[in-house]
Amino acid sequence: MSKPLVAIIMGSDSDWPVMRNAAQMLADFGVAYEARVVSAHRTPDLMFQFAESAAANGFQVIIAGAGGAAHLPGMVAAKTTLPVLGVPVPSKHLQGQDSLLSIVQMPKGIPVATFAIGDAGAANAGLFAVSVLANQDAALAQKLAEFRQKQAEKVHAMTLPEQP
Ligand code: RP5
Repeated sequence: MSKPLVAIIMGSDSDWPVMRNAAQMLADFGVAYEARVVSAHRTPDLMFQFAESAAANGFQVIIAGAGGAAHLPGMVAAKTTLPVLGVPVPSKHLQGQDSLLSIVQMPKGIPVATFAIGDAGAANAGLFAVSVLANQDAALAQKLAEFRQKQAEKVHAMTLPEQP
């Protein structure tokens, strides 16, 4: 596999069942990624080191998932100008609403592109990363168009059971 263009980071290995949806999407499109655990509050030095070196390490997009007081995406975005896609991971007590608000409510100046809570958000973050990379990669853009086409065909083929 070629050098990873997308980094997928998450605050804990417990986030992986959600974040693997982003990884799966990238794998489906043949986009090389690297996934790892980086915690904002438990390994702050590692987080800074990762974010500061991400561009030099060849990453073009960072997908960051976290749950609860989910400061990982925002703090990483503060230390890199690479696009950061934030995925709110469902939390134990507030079902990810805390994660969502922590990620989406970035003050003006440091953006984090925020996705839906959970699996769909992670998958869409993967798709969004593909869109970003497809701007400079015609073959990838073609794959993305085909993906959309197949998705549309599935909907066209949908029928409803007998209606009253
Ligand atoms: C956050 O705390 C992680 O992103 C995770 O969603 C949450 C719980 O972490 P663990 O207690 O499962 O390690 O930092």
